[in-house]
Amino acid sequence: TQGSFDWDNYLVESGSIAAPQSCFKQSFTPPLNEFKLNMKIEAVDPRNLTSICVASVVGMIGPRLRLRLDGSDNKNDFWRLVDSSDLHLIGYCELFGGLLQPPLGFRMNPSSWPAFLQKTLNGAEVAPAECFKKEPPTPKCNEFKVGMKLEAVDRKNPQLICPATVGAVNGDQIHVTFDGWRGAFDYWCRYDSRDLFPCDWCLKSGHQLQPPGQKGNPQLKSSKGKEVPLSISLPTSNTSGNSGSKASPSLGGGAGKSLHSNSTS
Ligand code: MLY
Repeated sequence: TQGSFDWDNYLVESGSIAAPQSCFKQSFTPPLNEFKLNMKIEAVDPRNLTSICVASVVGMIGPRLRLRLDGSDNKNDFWRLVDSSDLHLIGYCELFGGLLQPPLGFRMNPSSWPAFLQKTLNGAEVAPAECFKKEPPTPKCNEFKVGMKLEAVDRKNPQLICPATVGAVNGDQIHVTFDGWRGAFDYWCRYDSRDLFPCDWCLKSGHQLQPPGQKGNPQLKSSKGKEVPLSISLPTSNTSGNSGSKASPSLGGGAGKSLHSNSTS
């Protein structure tokens, strides 16, 4: 499921190093996913971090779960690792004296919440305790250095994990830049974010890894910070035969036929 992307070659070709395992809040061996589709759990509402809600597993890729809060719409799905501390057994909230909350954006009248909650849990398949894996420890400090390579969740397309480079470091924060893509997908996050993985995490976990984009490697940016056009788009018709434009030996996998028509969709 890794596709043809090979970190070993890529690191050599780009003259870069992989961020070491010790940088990451990820277990050395990716956790086993024992959840099944439609199982119910309790989860921290990503839009309202003080409330815990009922969630259903609506998808999975490797050790990652696609979750939907019951009573919410299908536009606010989110992804969590099976060893995320945001996930709990059904009954967890009650055990600790809390109350399960309607999700932010509960579709129905708030007064219908107690009845909705009862109905949604009635006869539901509840994820058993074995499914929930222990959260890995947090590295003591930010060990990332500018230029280190990693795999990172594309937060605008959070089902995707992509080759990335540390673009900057500032205290506990790192700037994640996506190889072969312009800045639109970049983000700052804490060094211990669960959206960051060591190189080959996808390979080890059975998750797909996206190939780098085709916008040229960040290292080929000119000193003024402008990207150097790496290749001229090839004509879409082949009447002119080989246009003679050379696809440069690509760091970004980029002997691309043309520039992507849309880098932000
Ligand atoms: N809708 C976009 C997806 C871009 C994904 C970019 N990530 C991988 C950094 C497209 O199809 O171009």
